[in-house]
Amino acid sequence: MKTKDKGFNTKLIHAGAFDDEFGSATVPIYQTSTFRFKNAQHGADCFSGKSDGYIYTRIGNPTIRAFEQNIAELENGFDGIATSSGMGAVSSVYMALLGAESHIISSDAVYGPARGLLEQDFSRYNVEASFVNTSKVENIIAAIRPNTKVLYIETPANPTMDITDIATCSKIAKEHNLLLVVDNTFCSPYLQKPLDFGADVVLHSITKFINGHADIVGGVIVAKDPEIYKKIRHSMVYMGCNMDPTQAFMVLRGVKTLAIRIERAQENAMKVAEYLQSHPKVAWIKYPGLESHPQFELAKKQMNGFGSMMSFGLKGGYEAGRKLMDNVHLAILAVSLGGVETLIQHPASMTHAGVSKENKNAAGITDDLVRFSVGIEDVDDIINDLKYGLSNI
Ligand code: LCS
Repeated sequence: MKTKDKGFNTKLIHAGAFDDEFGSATVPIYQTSTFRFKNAQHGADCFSGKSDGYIYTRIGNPTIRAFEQNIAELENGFDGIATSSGMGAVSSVYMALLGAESHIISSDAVYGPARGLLEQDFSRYNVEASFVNTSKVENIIAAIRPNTKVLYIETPANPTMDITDIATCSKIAKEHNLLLVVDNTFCSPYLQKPLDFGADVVLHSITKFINGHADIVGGVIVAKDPEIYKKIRHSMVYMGCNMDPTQAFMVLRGVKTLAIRIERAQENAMKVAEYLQSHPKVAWIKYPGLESHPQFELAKKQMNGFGSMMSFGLKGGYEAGRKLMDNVHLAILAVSLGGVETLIQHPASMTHAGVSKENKNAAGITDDLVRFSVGIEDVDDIINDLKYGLSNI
């Protein structure tokens, strides 16, 4: 079904799906590594590009294509590239858009391994990287060098919840001939469409909101321009970080409920944030939906809702944070986020433990910071769980 002119909720269910000879209502799992050519000429045509037939699953597969086309429509992009993980998406983008002696500017609170890959690995190939608080535009402008090729932002950032102005970044990127890449994991296209604000590439860890059920790891990239799309697809295929057909089937199922999951989760999150804001043991809270968030106005401008991620600090600092982890029972003490279940974690000792203390401090990842991903359970149960946990500090 053609869905380009349809609404977002219709796209969630139908975009990318295709009819097969059995009339399957959902896209089946094409669990095959390779595809039979009809004859020698067909094989040659598939390789030369004269035929768009499938060749080999690392290069392309019908189940994976359905998901790639689904997400490309949701993000209003040219086409999608599905990857084995969110880091597969990040590394494919770095590999495609950076070269020897080039420079990238990135959010300082970017997901730990997305920073580590530049600092520890790409640096060995003379790729330079600057990490700045991109929520302040002047930091970006000050970091631009003659060899800067990419501006990479994560908004809201993980786990500081700092928000970066995508439209302003796009303007700066165009003025300086940079490509703007946005990690949209914390929002999903339901809440934010970076390409509509002028970004060139958007990527996701679909492990989070897009799949939404904490049962697979995966990633995806959507590019606006066909040439950039081709470059990134080449990197993904040659590095071999493709999605698997079963992963694609799972995420095609998960994405159908994206809108209703996010609606419920963010309704819960607002109530949880209000509860935490008034709790005497909570030192601070950052949730884009609270007026106390420094970029509340920007959140209203570029997001279609405030999402279900928040971070907060406890007056008792590091030790209080750890105590809370051990005294909640409904919230699962686990990394990852964006699923139907509420998750809690302590970045300083977990996801961002590999980031140096100096870099953590500079990025605002303080020792007292607790990250909370609100699920779709009954909100009273979530709040009672926090109430109990906080009473034990
Ligand atoms: N981008 C963001 C914003 C992320 O939060 C993550 C993973 C990734 C990329 C990488 O995706 P993956 O390869 O794991 O699918 N974030 C995690 C987190 O906050 N806790 O555990 C993983």
